Amino acid sequence: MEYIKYRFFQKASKCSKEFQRIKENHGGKVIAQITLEQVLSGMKGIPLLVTDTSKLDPNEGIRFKGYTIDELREKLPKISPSGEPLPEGLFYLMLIGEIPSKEDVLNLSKDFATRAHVPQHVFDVIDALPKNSRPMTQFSAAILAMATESIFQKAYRAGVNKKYFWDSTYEDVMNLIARLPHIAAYIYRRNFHNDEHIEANPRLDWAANLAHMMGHGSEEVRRLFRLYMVIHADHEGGNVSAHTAHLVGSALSNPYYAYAAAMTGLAGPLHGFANQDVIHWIFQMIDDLDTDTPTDEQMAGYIQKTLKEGRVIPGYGHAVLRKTDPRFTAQQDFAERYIKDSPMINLVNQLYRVVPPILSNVGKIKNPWPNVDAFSGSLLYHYGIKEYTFYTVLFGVSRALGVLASLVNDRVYGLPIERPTSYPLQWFRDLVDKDSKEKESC
Ligand code: NMX
Ligand code: MLT
Repeated sequence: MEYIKYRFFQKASKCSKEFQRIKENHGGKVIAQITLEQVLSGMKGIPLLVTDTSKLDPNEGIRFKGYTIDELREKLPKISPSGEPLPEGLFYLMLIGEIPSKEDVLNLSKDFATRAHVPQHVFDVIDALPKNSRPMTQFSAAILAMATESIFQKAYRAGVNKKYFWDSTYEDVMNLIARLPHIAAYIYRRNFHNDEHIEANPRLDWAANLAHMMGHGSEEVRRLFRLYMVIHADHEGGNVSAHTAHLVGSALSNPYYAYAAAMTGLAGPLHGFANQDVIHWIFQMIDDLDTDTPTDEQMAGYIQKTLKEGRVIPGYGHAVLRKTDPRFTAQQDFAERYIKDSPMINLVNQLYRVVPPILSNVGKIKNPWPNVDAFSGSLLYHYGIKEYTFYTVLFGVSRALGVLASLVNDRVYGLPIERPTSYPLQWFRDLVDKDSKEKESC
């Protein structure tokens, strides 16, 4: 697989030269004005990060190296022509910037299979945690435990020149991605199938192997997992998981640390935990309304009740998007193509009709439309993966592809440690009303 690494370095080192040229020759250029509003509402919209893997447009959604999700579904190599694209192909695209051939992708699948061995102590760490600890706690702990394997860490300790940091980072990234399906499936089988584990099948592709080891290896689930792993892989650099991996990686922490930190961010309810919250909230609604086929009016009442309780409607809204997330639409299209009738999917589609007008009327919510998490759980649930507390782990496995491809890029570019400036509240108050008598002491 050395040729993929070689091609990546060829491409990335050209970009690295561009990076250095821009930095040296144009460092003084002013690129944005920052308002206080932006700073006080989560740094939204401030161009602060260099991320090459994907770019998010508020109205159009995500593009991976310029390709929309629909284009990826058409152009990336598949196992069978009518199936879904292989996520290995997206990883190649994010690393190298070109749509790979089917042969490239199958080679990448094989490479992952040869790197997939997880050391026993990682399973021991998982087993040491109580079974009622959240799957994301087990997942993040397992990744951290696997940092013993970091080649980057050893190279750094051995004093390797910083211009070669990318090389050992690349090896760590490949090993880490290769091992994630095994770790995720282990947690799933441990928690929900009496610790009865299933051996990997090295002839399967990365996503299909995950489905297989979880015990849901039908062709339909494999197809769903391939799509799932593609659409969750990346969402430009500013989302919590991607930004965390980048920030932690900027301290030259090894890729296991950087990715484990990203996973603890993904585990938050405003980020990837929302995919399990959606199903949990739907079950609460069914309980509350005492029917699993509510009318639109009943549903609206439950949504209003949730809002009155000061809670969010999970799966709706977004920090950047201002339209329906194309990842939602891709899953809806998948359901229309392959699933005839599913009570959970019907409820999710009904919510799509009922929720947006209500959220629009609230006034302050910038995006009343559904995001990726509004649909994903209903597909998994339909195919028998009903243990929804596990769903964020699947999001996490996929997100590795984007954030770890970016981490190797960061190392080729030699990005510096990230260190913004902070000020006490007093400083911000003095900026806007230095002499005001109305100021509360704080
Ligand atoms: N339900 C109720 N209130 C909402 C929602 C929602 N779905 N979305 C935004 N708001 C509120 C938000 O809490 C804020 O209220 P306040 O001023 O009282 O703090 C106000 O509307 C303005 O928020 P926005 O600027 O529209 O959104 P923001 O960028 O702050 O947050 C999310 C974005 C995604 C965190 C937010 O829309 C949300 O909490 N959604 C529900 C959770 C969710 O689905 N998260 C998954 C996101 C995708 N992912 O996988 O990461
Ligand atoms: C993501 O996929 O990371 C989420 O949609 C959140 C985001 O982009 O901020």
